[in-house]
Amino acid sequence: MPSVDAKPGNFTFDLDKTALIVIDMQRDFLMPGGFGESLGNDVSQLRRTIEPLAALIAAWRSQGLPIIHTREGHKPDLSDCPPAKLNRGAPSQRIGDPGAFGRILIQGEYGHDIIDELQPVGDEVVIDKPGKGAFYATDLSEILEKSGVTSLIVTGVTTEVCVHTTVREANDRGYECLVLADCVGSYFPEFQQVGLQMIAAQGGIFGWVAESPAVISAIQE
Ligand code: TIU
Repeated sequence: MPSVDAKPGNFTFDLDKTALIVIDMQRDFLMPGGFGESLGNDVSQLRRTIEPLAALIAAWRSQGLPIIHTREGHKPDLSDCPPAKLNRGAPSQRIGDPGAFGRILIQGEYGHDIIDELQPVGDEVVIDKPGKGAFYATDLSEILEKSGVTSLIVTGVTTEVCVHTTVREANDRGYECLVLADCVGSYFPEFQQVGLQMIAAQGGIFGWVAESPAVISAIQE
């Protein structure tokens, strides 16, 4: 079985029971002028994940292993967006407002979709989620159970928001999670650092942390 040098110790996984999850690599979060930037954020902090993630996805795909992409967003009528989420944060542009890439975080809009570099291919699953976590109000649990997946390699943005929420949800559901430091990004460098420490602390309270080249070598051995 592949084994990866990780914190707090080696992460060993069965290729038949492991999925790569790519969280919210959407134009609205990553492109200048999008929703993320309207919240006052520096998108370059997220964009450094694109290159390592593209290499990891290519390697994972070449082994025929499952990839699950997620997108955070809402129906055009906003019926799945609680007022607390809509009204909070005072961004210059709110969810559903017209933005540089269509209505912000609305399903079907250009900005809601995944960046060109990391577009899903073939039968890769795309989970549309209204919350930060990928399990809440989605069929992710059923999809994983049906395919016998018990371990997740977790990537995407942002580290302390949608990645953390998903890892915490997965942890409570019994999944082993390996988070890849170079393939997750936060708008805030200090949150990136502490967010990763919080996962692996206390003997791996939520999971493991490693770097993507270690996973690429492990699956190619
Ligand atoms: N704002 C922020 O850091 N993140 C989000 O709103 N969503 C995700 O993390 N995907």
